[in-house]
Amino acid sequence: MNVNNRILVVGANGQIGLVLTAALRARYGTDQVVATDIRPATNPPAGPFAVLDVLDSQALEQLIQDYNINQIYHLAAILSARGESDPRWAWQINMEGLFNVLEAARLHKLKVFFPSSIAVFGPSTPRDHTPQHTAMEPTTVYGISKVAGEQWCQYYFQRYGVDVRSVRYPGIIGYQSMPGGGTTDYAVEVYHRAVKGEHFNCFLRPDTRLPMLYMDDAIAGTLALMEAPPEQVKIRTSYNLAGMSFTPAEVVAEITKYFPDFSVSYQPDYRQRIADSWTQSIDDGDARRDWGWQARFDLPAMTQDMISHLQQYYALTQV
Ligand code: AKB
Repeated sequence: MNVNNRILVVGANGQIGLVLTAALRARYGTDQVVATDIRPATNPPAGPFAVLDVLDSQALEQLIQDYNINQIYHLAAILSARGESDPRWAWQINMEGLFNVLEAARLHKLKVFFPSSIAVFGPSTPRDHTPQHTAMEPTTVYGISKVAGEQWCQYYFQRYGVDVRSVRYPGIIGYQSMPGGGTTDYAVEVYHRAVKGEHFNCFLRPDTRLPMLYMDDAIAGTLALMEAPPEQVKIRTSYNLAGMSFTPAEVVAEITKYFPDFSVSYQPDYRQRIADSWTQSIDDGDARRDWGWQARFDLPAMTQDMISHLQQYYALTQV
């Protein structure tokens, strides 16, 4: 392995993990990036892979030694909606997993990426243009674990000098992978249903506005933060990131420009309460100033790109 970037991705088969692992391999070389997850992928991409339960600190330690790892992207987590079905289990995975990674980083002087989320915000947070530094009183166990996680990241940086960097992802939308267990997941499914010509039943109300980000921007921003010179990384909890904000009705209106017969119904469930507790739009001025963050995709550009990729995908899978 090349000495500069020897990367371990924890949670590599998840929605972001799959795309980020591919991007890291394209950038640094396939063999430089070791993908890990609790179980193997159905169609595993080429490159090193190991099964890893993030709660198993010894297995993590062994992989770091075996591959001489110097960076970890720690993506394994239980998201907002799934976490509510078993809060203590979600807390254990999210917090113990992070501790194992931070401890390994302290011992081996590793650089770490930790994904936080807009789920750190709660009903007491200003809902529009939510500032970087603001009230964070989340109502989900996922949100609580991300607030605590951000603080622990900053603690390890301040106390032990661990170079840990983080962004607060909004809902992430991409054609490459499917999300699971989140409140913003509807915004991926809606595109799949439209392209397949199927009816879409939305689990949120049509007027529920949430911050969202296209996958390509999320990956570009993550890599930009991780490659920024350390003196530019002034926030060691987690950076706000913004792309776009929209409601289910707005994304459906955009999709209907391509599929005029797209049929949609709304049946809000327990995820509505989670969405209602989050903010609607994000102020990402600090990320822009400190390390040059800038999203490229708005709702129309994302819709065009999603539809064209998904049309190609479903055309190929029908052959
Ligand atoms: C979720 O909906 O739980 C995630 C998130 C916003 O972190 N997509």
